[in-house]
Amino acid sequence: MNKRFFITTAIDYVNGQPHLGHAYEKVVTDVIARSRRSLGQEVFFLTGLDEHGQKVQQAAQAEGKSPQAYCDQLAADWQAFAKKLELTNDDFVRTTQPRHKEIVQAGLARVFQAGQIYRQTYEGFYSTREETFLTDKDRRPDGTFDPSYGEVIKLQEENYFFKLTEQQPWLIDYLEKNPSFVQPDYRRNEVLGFLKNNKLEDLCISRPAARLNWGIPLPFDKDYVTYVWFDALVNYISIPAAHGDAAVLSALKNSQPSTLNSQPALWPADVHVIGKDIVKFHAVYWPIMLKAMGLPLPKQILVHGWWQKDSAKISKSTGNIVDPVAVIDEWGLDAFRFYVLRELDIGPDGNWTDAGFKARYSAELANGLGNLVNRSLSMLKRYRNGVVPAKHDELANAAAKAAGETRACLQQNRLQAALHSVWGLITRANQYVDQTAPFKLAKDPAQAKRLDEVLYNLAETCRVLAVLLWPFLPGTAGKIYAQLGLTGAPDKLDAAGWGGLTAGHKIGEPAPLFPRKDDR
Ligand code: ME8
Repeated sequence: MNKRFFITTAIDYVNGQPHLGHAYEKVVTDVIARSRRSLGQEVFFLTGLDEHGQKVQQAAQAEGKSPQAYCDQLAADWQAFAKKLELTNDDFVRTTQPRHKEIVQAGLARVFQAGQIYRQTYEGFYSTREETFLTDKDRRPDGTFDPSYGEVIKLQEENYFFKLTEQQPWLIDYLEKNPSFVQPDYRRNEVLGFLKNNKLEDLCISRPAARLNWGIPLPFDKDYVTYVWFDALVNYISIPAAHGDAAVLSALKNSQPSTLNSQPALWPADVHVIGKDIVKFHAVYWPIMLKAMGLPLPKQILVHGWWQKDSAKISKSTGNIVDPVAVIDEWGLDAFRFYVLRELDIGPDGNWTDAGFKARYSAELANGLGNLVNRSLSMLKRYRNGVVPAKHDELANAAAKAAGETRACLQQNRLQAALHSVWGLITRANQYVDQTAPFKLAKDPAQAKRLDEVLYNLAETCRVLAVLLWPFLPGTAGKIYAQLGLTGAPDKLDAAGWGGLTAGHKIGEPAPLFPRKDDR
C-alpha cells in the first residue's frame, strides 16, 4: 500500500472565532497539500479542533450550555471557515469524537504499561487561568508571577506524570542527526539550545476529574482526565487509526496486519505545520510520546511565525484584529491567500497593514496578473476571433524557467519563493506586451504573422500561469483555464510544459480577474 503524503495543521482551541493567525496556518498547509497533489503525490490533509479543557468548560458554563453543546455550535463556525478558505482537507478532527478519545486512551494505556507514567503528589503554585503548574523559575525578577497567569494559588494534588527526563539524550542526538526534523533551521537550533541547557521536567498529564471533568478519562484511573497535550497531539495518530492506518493500529490496538491492508498508509506524518508558540510541545514532548507508544517520529515540524497588525499584537480586547471573513467578502479569497503567502515566508513574524494589502492587490494582482490575462485574451478575441494561432516559442524559455523554479520550490515547501518566480514570468510577459505592441501590429496587415506569434506566446503563458498558480490561487487559476476555453482544472504541474494550447483551439470569454478598487 502506498504511503500518502500526510500533512497536518495545529488543531485550534474552540474558545472563540477564527482569526488571521489561524487562517494563515490553514492556508499555508492547504497550499502545501495542493502543491503535492499537483506534483502527483497522494495526499492526506488533516485539520480540526481542540475541544477539551478548563477554558471550554468555563466558557460553556458562562453561556449556560453543556460543554458539548458549546463545542458543537463553535465547531460549525470553524468548519464553515475551512470551507470559506477552500481548504482541501481530507478530514476534520474534533477531539470530542469517540474515534479520537479511543486512541488517546489506547496510547495512554500503552505508555502506562511501559512504565513511563507514574503518580506523584505535587505541591506548588498553580495558575487557574492558565491551568498550569508554576515553579519559582516562572517568577519575574521582582518575585511576582506575570499577571497573565491570573490568580496563583498554592496547591497540593496527586497527579500522573510522564517521564521525560531520561529521554533527553536521544532526543538531542536525533535533532542533531536530522537537521530537517524542525524547520526553519533557527527553530531547530532553539529547540537544541533549550534541550542542551535545561533539564526536562517530567510532564504532568492529568487533572483530577473532580476539578476538571471536560477531558478524556485516564484508562487506568477514572478519577482523572488527561490534560491538554496528551489529548491534542494524539489527533495526529487517532485520525490515521480511524482511517485504518496499519502502523498506528498495530502499535496501539495490536491489530493483525492481515486485517489492515485495504487503507492507505498515513503515519508517520510528512509535515506538521504549527506556529512558533507550540514548538516545544511538538519537537520535545511529541517525539517522546511517540517513542513511548512504539511509533516512528513525524518527518518534519514546519514552524511559521506570528502575525501582528500595524506592528501590534493581534488582540480582540484592544480591537486590533483582522477579520479574515470580512477581507475575503470584500476582496475575494484569492486576494487574501495571495497577500498572506506573498507577504510572509514560513518562519519569521509578519505584519498585516491594510495599506500593504491594498498595494499588493493593486500592483501584483490587478495590474500584474489580472491585466496580463485580460489584455492577452481580449486581444486574441478581438484580433483572431478567439482562435489560437500556430505554436510559437518566444516566451517558452521564460515559462520553462518559472515552471522549473516553481517545481523546485514546491518540493521544498518554499511558497513565497515560488510566488517570486511566478511573478517573474508575469512581469516578463507584461513587458513583452509593451515591447511587441500587438495593438500596433493589428493595424498593419503585413504584420499578421508577427501578431499571431505574439498572441500565441501570451495565451500560452496565461495557460502555464494557471497551472503554476493553482496551489496558491485555485479560484483564479480555474478562471484563467475557463477563460482559455479549457476544461478540467489546472491541477497537475506536469501540464506546465510549453505548447499545451494547440492551433485552432477556441478560447472562452475574457473577464477581469481582479476588479480594480477605487482607493478612497
Ligand atoms: O495552540 N499568527 O491552539 P490555538 C500566526 N490547540 N499564527 C497564530 C497566531 C498569530 N497571531 N495566533 C495563533 C493551540 N496562531 C492548540 C494546538 S496542536 C496539537 C494543539 C497559531 O488555537 C498557533 O501558533 O491557540 C497555532 O499553531 C494555531 O494558530 C492554533 O492556536
